[in-house]
Amino acid sequence: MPAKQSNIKIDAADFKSVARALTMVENDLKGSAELLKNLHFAKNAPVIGITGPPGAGKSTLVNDLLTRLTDKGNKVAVLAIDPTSPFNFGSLLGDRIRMAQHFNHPYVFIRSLATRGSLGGLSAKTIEMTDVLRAAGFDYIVVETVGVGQSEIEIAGLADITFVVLVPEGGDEIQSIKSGLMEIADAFIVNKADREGADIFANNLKKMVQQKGAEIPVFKTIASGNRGIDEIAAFIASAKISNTHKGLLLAEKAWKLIGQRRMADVSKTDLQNRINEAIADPDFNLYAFVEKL
Ligand SMILES: Nc1nc2c(ncn2[C@@H]2O[C@H](COP(=O)(O)OP(=O)(O)O)[C@@H](O)[C@H]2O)c(=O)[nH]1
Ligand SMILES: [Mg+2]
Repeated sequence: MPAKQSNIKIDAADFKSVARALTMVENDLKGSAELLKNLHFAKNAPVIGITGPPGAGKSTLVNDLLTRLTDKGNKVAVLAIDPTSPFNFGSLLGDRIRMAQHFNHPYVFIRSLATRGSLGGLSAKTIEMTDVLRAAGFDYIVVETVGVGQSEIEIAGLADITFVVLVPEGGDEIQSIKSGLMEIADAFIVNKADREGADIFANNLKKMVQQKGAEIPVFKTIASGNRGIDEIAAFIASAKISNTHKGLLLAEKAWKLIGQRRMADVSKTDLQNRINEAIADPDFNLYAFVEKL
């Protein structure tokens, strides 16, 4: 449904309008603040977060999922974020190939970006761009992020449903799963289930989840073979998005956006120039320097 967004039209039925709005927001072009302030969310489209290590099969999974969702007549937007390669378009190209099946699908809008700014983290831009997609009237928004550092924790602040994708690496590796993942995952996906040791890995993961008293399902998939995807689609369809959860997510979003604003006039180049000058003083002290700013 075309929503009235100030005087800028953003409509899932018109991908050009969506692309234009995203570019505006991504680059802080004139009018983007106004655009964001006037976003109107006609429907409450769930944001599905898919996170996990590079090469786990996230893009392949997204491709499979797109088939399931669009088969039911849903319009889906995908935001594929790869902060591991800010200067390398290789992985973005990879996403494109992996999701190629859907590139010309009239119901699928795909945007790849390498986040700038915080290393491995989701930038406030990601939040804003996701909101543009929500306002455009898509039925589902899928956000793929590489799980490095903080980003997999932060995806939970952005997504209504978070999938953590893991690959079998041998039974004992399970212990190395960061405990933080347990808090953010609404479901685990053990992909590459065609690999040896996948069953042991998935069972160990299930045991670990049970020991912590958590109720997080563990799905097994072979994304490259389109296997196990129906269960994921069913989980999405039945997921309940609670309102208390929402408050927490919105607070998390607000915190990021405020952070971005406060930092807006801080330039790293400028900082470096000033520091280059200041360190000529043998008594240079970084803490005193920062305090003076
Ligand atoms: N053996 C196997 N390979 C897979 C599976 N799913 C994805 N792959 C392959 O793993 C590689 C990385 O996949 P990709 O979707 O780009 O991973 P991403 O970095 O997590 O997005 C590709 O070569 C895929 O074809 C799977 O279930 N089994
Ligand atoms: Mg990918």
